[in-house]
Amino acid sequence: MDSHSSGLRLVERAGTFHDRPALLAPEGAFTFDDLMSASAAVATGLLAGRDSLDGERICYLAPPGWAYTAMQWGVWRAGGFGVPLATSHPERELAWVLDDAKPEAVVAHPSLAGRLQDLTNDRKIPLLLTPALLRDGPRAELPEVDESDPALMLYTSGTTGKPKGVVLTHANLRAQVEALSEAWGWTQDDHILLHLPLHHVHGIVNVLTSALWHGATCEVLPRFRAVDVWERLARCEVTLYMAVPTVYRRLIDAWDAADTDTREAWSQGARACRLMVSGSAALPVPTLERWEEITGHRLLERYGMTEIGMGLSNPLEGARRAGFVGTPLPGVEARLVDDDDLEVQEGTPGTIQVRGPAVFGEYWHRPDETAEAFTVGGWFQTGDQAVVEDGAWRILGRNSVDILKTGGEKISALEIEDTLRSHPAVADCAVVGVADVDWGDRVCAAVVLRPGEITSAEALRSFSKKRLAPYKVPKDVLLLEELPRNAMGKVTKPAVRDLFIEENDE
Ligand code: MLC
Ligand code: AMP
Repeated sequence: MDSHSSGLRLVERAGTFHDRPALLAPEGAFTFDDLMSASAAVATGLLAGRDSLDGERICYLAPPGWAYTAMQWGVWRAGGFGVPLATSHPERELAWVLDDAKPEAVVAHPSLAGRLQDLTNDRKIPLLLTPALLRDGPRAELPEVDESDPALMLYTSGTTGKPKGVVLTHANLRAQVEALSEAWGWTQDDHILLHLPLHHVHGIVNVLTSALWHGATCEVLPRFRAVDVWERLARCEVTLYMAVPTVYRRLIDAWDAADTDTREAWSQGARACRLMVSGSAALPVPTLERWEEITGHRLLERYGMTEIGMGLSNPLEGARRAGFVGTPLPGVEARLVDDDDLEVQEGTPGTIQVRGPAVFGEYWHRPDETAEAFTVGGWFQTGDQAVVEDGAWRILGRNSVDILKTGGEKISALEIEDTLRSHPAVADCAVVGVADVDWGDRVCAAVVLRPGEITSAEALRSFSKKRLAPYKVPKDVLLLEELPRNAMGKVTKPAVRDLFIEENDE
């Protein structure tokens, strides 16, 4: 029998859910007892005779599902600090995380281990495989874990080129889950569908961890395919669904393309849900309206960020205003300030600042950036602008033109520019986000070649693809003689954006 006393409420709670279904995963169906037992095996393997991992980082790479979850819990139960790696990332992005997080070990699912072999060899980091760690055997005594210990490092893009690690403690995760528990009325009887990537707060906290915290069931799809989601919904078992606006757009397109009987079955399945949530990027009002026509569900839009978890949410009961993200969640303090850091009145736009137990404490090994991110009184400066109108918050956009959101993925234009500039034929470039119905921001690059050099837009895209996560690769590349600049010689990004709009209008 495993000891359930771990200091972590999540684990203690799981110990009371026994044979309730926890995960319906591509690998099979698993109960909470299975999860307790498998994560104890993983923790035992990682400890290798020690009392605790004492906050050592463990990176893990697994497809969404059972092995991933057992790994995450095993790291936590061994006193480790989990660093999920992204299944979509090419070697260079994985290398960046390994070099920044400096894990004591990397754990990989056999199907993905090949990607890490050279990287871990070169860095002399042990590479462990999930089947070996999950194997049953004698269990070690597991450590008491303090809630103030780091639990999860999630990499996020900022205004400075490369992604940085957001350190979330167990207490942060608990506060994030408890806020959603109260606001969205989670119960043991919930059944949620998961196809979001598991290196972000949306998939990890709002969906997977929230479900397991409540003793609810999380049904994991190996990847997002609109038809698969509709078919699962049509079984009328799913009670909760959460996704990004791009996904709702895709689901609408698939519904539009289906025949009448299929549409009816799909819509009926969706109506069986008790709540459908959208977030991670602005939900276009036409998407909200069309979804309501198709399913009868008025999507609950909420606003969040890797550094804070969820901050603002429309209500579970009561009116959900189109184009608004509601009000601060329980436990979240939020305010709007002007450029002098002074709070603005309702009706006046300002920058969102957030404070509370869910907010992260630091960027990993970046004291300067951490200090810059917070202002007097411990407020975290999100960099997003909003306005409060009739008591509800409306997001207006970001302070920086260099932070883009594409399909719910946050990316830095500067990181993409740095990559393009490393191509020998590229003299200069400017990356912008162009408004797009499917992606939110469509990543577009204007490129000036060195004199006498020849290359194509497609060649530059494949160059980027080898080096960057697929969602960072510019969708459109325009080769120019020169970049638009202002009188000071600075590239004017709005003018660059206009070039792509003209291009699309032609
Ligand atoms: C994939 N592609 C993307 C992309 N995802 N391009 C831009 N933006 C994206 N987000 C690329 C693919 O690599 C491919 O490139 C081409 O686009 C078409 O791929 P696809 O097969 O159609 O894409 P798909 O794999 O279906 O992915 C689309 C998606 C996915 C929307 C399902 O991006 C997704 O799950 N997004 C959610 C991200 C998320 O969870 N964000 C939360 C962050 S946390 P090519 O060149 O091969 O054609 C956060 C806090 C909060 O924001 O508030 O929640
Ligand atoms: P990430 O860093 O990936 O956590 O992305 C967080 C960012 O996504 C926020 O700073 C916002 O810019 C954006 N975002 C999240 N939810 C919403 C929303 N509902 N509307 C508009 N933007 C959002």
